[in-house]
Amino acid sequence: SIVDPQLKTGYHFQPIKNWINGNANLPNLLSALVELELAAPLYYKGWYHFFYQYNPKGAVWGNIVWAHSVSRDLINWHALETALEPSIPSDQYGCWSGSATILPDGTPVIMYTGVASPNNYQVQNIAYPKNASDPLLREWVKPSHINPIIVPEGGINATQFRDPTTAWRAAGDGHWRLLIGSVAPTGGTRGGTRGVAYVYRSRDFRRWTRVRRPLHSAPATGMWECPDFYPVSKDGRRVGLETSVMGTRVKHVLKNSLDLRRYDYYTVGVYDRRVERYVPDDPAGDEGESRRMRYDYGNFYASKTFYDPAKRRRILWGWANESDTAADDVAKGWAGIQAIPRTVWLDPSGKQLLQWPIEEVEALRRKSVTLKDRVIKPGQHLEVTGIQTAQADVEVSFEVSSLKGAEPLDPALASDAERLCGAKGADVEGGVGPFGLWVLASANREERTAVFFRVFRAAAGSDKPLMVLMCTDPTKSSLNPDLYRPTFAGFVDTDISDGKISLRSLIDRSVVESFGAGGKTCILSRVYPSLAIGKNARLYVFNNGKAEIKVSRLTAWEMKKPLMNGA
Ligand code: DQQ
Repeated sequence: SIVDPQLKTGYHFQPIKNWINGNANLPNLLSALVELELAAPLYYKGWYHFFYQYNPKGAVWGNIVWAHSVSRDLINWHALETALEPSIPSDQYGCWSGSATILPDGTPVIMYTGVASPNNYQVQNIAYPKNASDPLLREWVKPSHINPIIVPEGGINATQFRDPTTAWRAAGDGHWRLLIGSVAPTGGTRGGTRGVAYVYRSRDFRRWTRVRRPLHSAPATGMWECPDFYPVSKDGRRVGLETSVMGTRVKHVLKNSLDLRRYDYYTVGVYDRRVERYVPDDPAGDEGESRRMRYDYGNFYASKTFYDPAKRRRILWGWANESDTAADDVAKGWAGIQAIPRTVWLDPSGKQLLQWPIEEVEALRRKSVTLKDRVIKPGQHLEVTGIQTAQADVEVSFEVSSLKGAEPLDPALASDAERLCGAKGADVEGGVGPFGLWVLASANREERTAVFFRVFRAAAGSDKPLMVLMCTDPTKSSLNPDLYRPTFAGFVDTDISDGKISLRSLIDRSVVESFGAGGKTCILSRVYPSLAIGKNARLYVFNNGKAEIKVSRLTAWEMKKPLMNGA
């Protein structure tokens, strides 16, 4: 297939590709990089630091080091030298994920997983800044007399033991705690499937002891990669909390990345530091696939949060890999981007999180168009013209004229948003909806990615009379046949009885990142149009339902490209 350079994202974080200096004849592209995924974000002396898992030798996973970029605003990025690469016996086969913690004296430390043997023996190592007065934290040291800091002992599965979290400290006893993701050992050859997060405690950040019982575990979830554990304020305000805050005014969030399913799921619950246990408020949230809440119902994995003291917020940052072929990745010379950083806080209901793109992204907004009070009749669509929309930010408020025609929800599909949306895609006429946006659409719309809502009447006896489904349907996103194009979907826990619902989509050439109902449900999708590229990409509002829809307001902005690691 033809890989068009205009599919490279403009304002989503991405490293610059490598290229060979001084010899223009060499095939640069093949020397370029990147399996990208989050290792650790951090704020220090006025700079945001982003460390990420990176392959300096190619656009596939392997040779993993910690690359390092810094920013003043989480939008414009400068690439620095590699922060960590294999150099000691306990990381000679890879410097895998980890986290940074700011110690009470203000110094950051990194705890990361080192792969210490060719058969994947995993340990945790520590690294310190060589010069803590350097706000850019360019150089890191790994004292060999203290590393590894934590080794798998006591029957832990040594090949599934990784990704230490940011540590927190309880005021009462002064002990540090952190989590390490794993899977419960079963003794069998097939390995366990109960995902676990072990707690380790330390007084001095050097000697760590495991608490016998894990903080939490859940059946049939497999290895818990990149666990994350943090407090959120119960009062429903957007303000974030430093990782060590606890007490009656907070809830805790536990997030795990499921290697088996490749999504990030979380529960909201209560942390009891005396027994080092976490109990989710809704135990069902750990159970079946369909009961698990996800940060994002699309392509979003290995995310981490960090507390940003500059703006008193908690920021969630996730990784989105490619959904083209590995051969295309090699030809493009890059693979993997980061989602837009999101502010994350607890919904006033206390049941779920809300997410919204950090406000800094709005500084990239340029030329805009606004539509007001435009009615879209059943089966109709409306083009949004006057700006380029390959790289855009769109906010829209919809109003449904009547909810009476909402179709009944098939009970067999009621618990499976993804299958429901697969069966009732963007072109399947419904009662109320599907209505939403066609983004990255070609002139005659033979290519288009649909982001939409559909309203269902719930079965008698359910707690809510209406159910709202949000989907991203990429099945028509490209004429290129060699693409993975799953339909993504999640229910939106919103009260639509007044007919109102909002949608925001961040469109960026080969990514569509959408936020339903003010950030209740989020879906990131990677698409690779063959026609709807650059100036040829169009934007529409569509309504394939029987009920009339009003666009109360729609604003679309062209987005400027920020500084992106020198690209
Ligand atoms: N990838 C890292 C691991 C982590 C996984 C290695 C997440 O540390 O568990 O590159 O995708």
